[in-house]
Amino acid sequence: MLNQILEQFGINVLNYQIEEYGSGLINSTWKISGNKSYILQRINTDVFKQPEAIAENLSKLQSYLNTRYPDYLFVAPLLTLNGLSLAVNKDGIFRLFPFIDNSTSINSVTDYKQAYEAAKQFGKFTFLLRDFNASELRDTIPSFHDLALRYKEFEKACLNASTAKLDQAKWPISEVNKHKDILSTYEELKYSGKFPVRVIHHDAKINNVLFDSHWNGICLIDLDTVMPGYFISDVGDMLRTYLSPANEDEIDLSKIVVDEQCFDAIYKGYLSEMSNELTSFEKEHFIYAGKFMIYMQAIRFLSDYLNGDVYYHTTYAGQNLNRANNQLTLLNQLIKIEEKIQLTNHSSIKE
Ligand code: ADP
Ligand code: GN1
Ligand code: MG
Repeated sequence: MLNQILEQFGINVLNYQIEEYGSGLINSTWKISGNKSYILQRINTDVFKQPEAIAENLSKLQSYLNTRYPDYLFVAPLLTLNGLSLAVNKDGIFRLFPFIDNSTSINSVTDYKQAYEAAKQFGKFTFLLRDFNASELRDTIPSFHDLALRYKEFEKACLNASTAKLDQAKWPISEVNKHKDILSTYEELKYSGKFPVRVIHHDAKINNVLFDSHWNGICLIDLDTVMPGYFISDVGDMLRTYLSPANEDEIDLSKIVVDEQCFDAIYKGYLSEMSNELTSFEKEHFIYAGKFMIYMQAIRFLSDYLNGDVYYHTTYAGQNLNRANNQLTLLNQLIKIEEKIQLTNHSSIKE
């Protein structure tokens, strides 16, 4: 199935080894190893309904960054022999990236340097694009991080779910209701217009950064969701996926703990690039960003469980429910030490 696609890029599969790769929940990824190595991806078109919007965004960003910052490593898709960045056949829509040699990615943080460096990479990306007109980018997934919409979808999922599922999900549903203040704050923020619209990655998970062998950040990957947005999306996803040594798939909830020193590393890493660019209002919402993204991710996993696992890739029944429980535990842990973080570390942060 992949032969035909690789041929479009002038690659003869006989000279390469192909293996499934990565741990993403949406697209399918393969590593193509040979003289040169590549990453091949099939775009999940149920999620990205207009793949050409991704291609268009990446091409605009590539030409902007290559002109202004030629040393910046922007991992853009390679072109087919016909000069296209998307290769299509009956099996789907694919694109190919150069494999960044001597790079590694991780699924959870084991060293504060990883958190600092990853946060720096995301900060640098938004910083370098500060003068790029974000409205030139298309929304590759409309209303992607609109918490109000996600909450409505969750309410709908509750209405349509079986009694058995609602019963299994009693605790997470009550937790989502308990933390509705996070939604009200979001609605106020959205209508206040106080957050500048920036170029935001929108999937700042730890495994979307490539590192070298000394845990220096090399570059960002997984750029499908780069679109206009608020800084809380990226900072929030960093807090969500770096703060706890246990990741979103951990089922032993006692392992979910929030590490304050890790918070410090994320804050310093992001601000090492964005300090002069973020407004003081944004800085004041640094911890809120974490609550916002963890809450939204819990709602998204829980809705998917109630809807019958139609969105996220799962490997066992009930995984999305476990992920929702995990995220709500993380949220409670963050809230528990929120005040302490504000007092001891970062006087500019308040809520
Ligand atoms: P997904 O949408 O499935 O998360 P990613 O683009 O994040 O897909 O790729 C999945 C994994 O493949 C990454 O976590 C990383 O380990 C690896 N990867 C992706 N792109 C590259 C690249 N250009 N060079 C090296 N490794 C890569
Ligand atoms: C998905 O594709 P992947 O695995 O990097 C999802 C993110 C979620 C994440 C949770 C397009 O990211 O929004 O935060 O799973 N991407 C999309 O792990 O929905
Ligand atoms: Mg990824």
